[in-house]
Amino acid sequence: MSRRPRQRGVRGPVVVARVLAVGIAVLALLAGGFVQSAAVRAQDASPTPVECDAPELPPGTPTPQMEGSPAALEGSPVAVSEETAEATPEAGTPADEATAAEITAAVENYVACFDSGDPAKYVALETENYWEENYGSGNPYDAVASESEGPSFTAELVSISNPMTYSDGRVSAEIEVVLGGHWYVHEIMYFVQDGEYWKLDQEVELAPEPEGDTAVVGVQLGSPEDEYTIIPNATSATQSPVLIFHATNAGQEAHELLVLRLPEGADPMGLLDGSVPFEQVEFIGAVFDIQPGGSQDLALVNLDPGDYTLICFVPSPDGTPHAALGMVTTFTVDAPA
Ligand SMILES: [Cu+2]
Repeated sequence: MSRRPRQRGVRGPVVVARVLAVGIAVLALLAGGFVQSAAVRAQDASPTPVECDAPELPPGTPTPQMEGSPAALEGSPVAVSEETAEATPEAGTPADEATAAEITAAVENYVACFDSGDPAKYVALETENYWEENYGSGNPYDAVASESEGPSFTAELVSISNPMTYSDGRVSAEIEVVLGGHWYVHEIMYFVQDGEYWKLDQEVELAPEPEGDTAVVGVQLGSPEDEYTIIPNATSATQSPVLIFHATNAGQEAHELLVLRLPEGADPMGLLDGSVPFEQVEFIGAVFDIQPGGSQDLALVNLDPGDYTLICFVPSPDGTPHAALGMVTTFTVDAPA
């Protein structure tokens, strides 16, 4: 659930996400009626809070070149195999009742550890395969360092369903979770048993489909005429429980769509020159690494009325962030009339 751009050899978003993340305040949990009713609806969600139970990480330190020093950020090679773990998992078998209960407990425990805000806890519940896929390093302390620099999200489980088992010993469940009160994520979590713990081995994102009145806004990233544009098909929407940005890449380079809440009246370009301090920026949600011709939905729930910044920080071939070349715009959520 690390919410980092996958490091498919594209270092820019990682670097900028790190830079962006520095100092972003812990997000307030804004569990509105929707999340609460959704939580009640969840069939398998535990009625009582689960306490995080994680093993200790073995002693260690981050890999020096990964530590986020300017030199490291600028270009030391990261050992990332380009297409490592995106292989399609095999079809599974529905879990029996006892196994389903174990899988549910594994999900709830991971989320409880994620929610503890201590990366050492949830990183200890991830496999080396997961670290490599998400952080480009098999060293857990690189994962801890990366997570420590990122925005700290609350995680609110909405549902756990479809527990499955696989011939290689892995298990999975489909989950819906709200991060930071707004970012609605739907994915399959795969776990591997390691001693007494089930560890997160892989995540596969699914299309988010939150329940509730939904506004859908198409967002075109790039165009044949101008690679560095973000063009929503509406500049505002009336507040509704669910807002989906359907992002489509019509350009030639990979793009991303980050949704941020800036202080009232702040110029988004201030994100690039430092005049808008990051601790005043709320990270709402994002979809990363959308390839040319591809599209992805970003589902946001319970947004307050106000202005939101849509922005892409992917670096162009010369290293300039797309935002500086024009990939930034404002979207307004209007209060209902
Ligand atoms: Cu871009």
